[in-house]
Amino acid sequence: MTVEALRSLPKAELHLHIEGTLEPELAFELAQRNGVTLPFASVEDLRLRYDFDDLQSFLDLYYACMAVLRTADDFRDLALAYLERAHADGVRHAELFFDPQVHAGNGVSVDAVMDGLLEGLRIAGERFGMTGGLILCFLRDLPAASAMETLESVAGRAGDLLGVGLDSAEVGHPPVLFADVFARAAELGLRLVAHAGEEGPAAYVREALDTLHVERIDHGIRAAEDDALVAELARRRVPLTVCPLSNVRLKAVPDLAAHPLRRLFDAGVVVTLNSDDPAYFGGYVAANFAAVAGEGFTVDELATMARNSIVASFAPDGRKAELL
Ligand code: ES4
Ligand code: ZN
Repeated sequence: MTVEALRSLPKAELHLHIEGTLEPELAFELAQRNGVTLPFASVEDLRLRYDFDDLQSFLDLYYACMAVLRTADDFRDLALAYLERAHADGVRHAELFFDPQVHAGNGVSVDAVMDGLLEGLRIAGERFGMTGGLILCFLRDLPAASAMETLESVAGRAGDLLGVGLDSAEVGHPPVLFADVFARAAELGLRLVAHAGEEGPAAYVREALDTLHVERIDHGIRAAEDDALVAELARRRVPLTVCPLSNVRLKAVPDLAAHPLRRLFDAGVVVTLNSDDPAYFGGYVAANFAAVAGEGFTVDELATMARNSIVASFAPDGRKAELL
């Protein structure tokens, strides 16, 4: 199957950190626009550092680059650049993760971040007919009190969010620490997702379901180590937002051939394919589909995963029906 054919499958992107779409060229452009000095000599020098040992080595670079994002216009431009690429890859609906606690650390308000991203989504709606929304992610390596404070700061505009998520360094930061934060988010009418089972154990996937009551699991690949959990994910139809190129680049798996996607798919789990931080991991969503196609998934199987993404999205039912 050609990449063109993979691009043409209508899909939703459900696991995408908007800050992870910051290409080196735009990073340097924004650095200049905002008078921020990046600790890299050039675009080429920055790209040479895209060689990661694990999640933390990536996060260090990712957080450093986020310092160039300062104004609502920056976030609009970032979102639009991503949405244009995603549209070319057949993405019709995109749910964007963002990390307000990092931006707050850079002196940028959550309102500026949300206003800019929402404007980008609005323009992409007009230009490309795309739909989508925002998922505010809490950093699990910061205290739960900081997450709760962040959540309360947006309580008055919860209607501008689809939901909340949980990201950053996983091991040693179990989901249960955020149970009160997620309960409060549910009270505000927000949908719930969490990263679990990326580097952390299968037990974190179960804990995210049982203590945070999330509807989807981001990554979730290490669930494959627990047969009973795999069966439960399939039975309850809990979607996993899998990011194959990310898993290879961050060495969560040794290579694509060893990726548990096949096992999860064959067990009947609702798996979707996503790009995570595409500027850093070597490709946008169609590249993830192409990588998986190279591992022996058939056209029908890839089309099933594209349909899964629409079913698993937080788009209104009418929009889902249009895309299915
Ligand atoms: C992330 Cl790949 C990944 N894992 C956890 N947190 C993240 N934030 C951005 N990318
Ligand atoms: Zn992620």
